Amino acid sequence: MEKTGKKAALADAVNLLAQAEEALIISHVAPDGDTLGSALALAWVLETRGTAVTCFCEEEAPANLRFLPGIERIVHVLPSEPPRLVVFADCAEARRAGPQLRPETLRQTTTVNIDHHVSNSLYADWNYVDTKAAATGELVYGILRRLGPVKDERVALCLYTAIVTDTGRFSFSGTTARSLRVAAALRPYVDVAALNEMIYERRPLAQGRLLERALARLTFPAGGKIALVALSLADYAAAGAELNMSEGVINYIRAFQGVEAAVLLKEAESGLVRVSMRSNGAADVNRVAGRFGGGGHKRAAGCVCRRDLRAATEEVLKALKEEMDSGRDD
Ligand SMILES: [Mn+2]
Repeated sequence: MEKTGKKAALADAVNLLAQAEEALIISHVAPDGDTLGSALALAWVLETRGTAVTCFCEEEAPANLRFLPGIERIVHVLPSEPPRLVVFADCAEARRAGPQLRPETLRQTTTVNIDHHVSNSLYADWNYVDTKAAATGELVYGILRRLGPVKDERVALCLYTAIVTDTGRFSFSGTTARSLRVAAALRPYVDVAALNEMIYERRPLAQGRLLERALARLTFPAGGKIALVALSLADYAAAGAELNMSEGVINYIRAFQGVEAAVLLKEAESGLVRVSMRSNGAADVNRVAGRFGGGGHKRAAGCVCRRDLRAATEEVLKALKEEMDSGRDD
């Protein structure tokens, strides 16, 4: 089947999902609360309606998200015969599913892309992409709401987590009245204090040791307009930390006075560096990430550099400085 790359409306997404006898729901690599919460919320509701659902995420969930109801059902090996309907949750591109998913795998399937990234390439047959949503979880809520009241505590917990994490606890600029309205509708079914504690207040000690190393490496180039940390494999090993334990570092270092953009470089393996960027305002980090084949949002984006850590740091820093300078000319 040719992929048509159609823009889909909410009604299209609802119809496709409501009619599916079987579905594969895909979360992106380096999974976060939005991709996992959105996928699992969809899974719970579709399954209740009689759809046979498989959830796939190539990588393990971070420890602080393993409380999500249904997390144990996520498989890490792609089924050899994918179901007729394949749903991407929060994936800006199909390759965000990870290397197991090959384009030919999807030839016999109908694909649906539910997402909110500005860098979304409309890669599916049906693309329900709304870049005004602060989280894919908001869009999933809209879909599920059309199928009935959203009152199941498991579903509510998954969607609330998706929105809380992607909005930075309702603080990032993308947080809209809709984000808050969806959260308000879910609120009666969620113990928000318990949820907050599970996501944010049970950090492993190794994460503290990693933070210590991150702060020791923190620099403020571009006259203090950039906050930058590069963590090597040796840093993770010395802290006894996993790669995803540095997630909080970027939001910490962006918050210093005068900092306009923050960069965190993580050496995932020798010669492969994962880069996260945040902008506090004018700089469009989606554009910077795009120069390295990545993407995301204007104020939060990421990419992968196949370089050593030093070269990746220099190149990303240069590109970010250029973006910040060009922004001033506009
Ligand atoms: Mn998201």
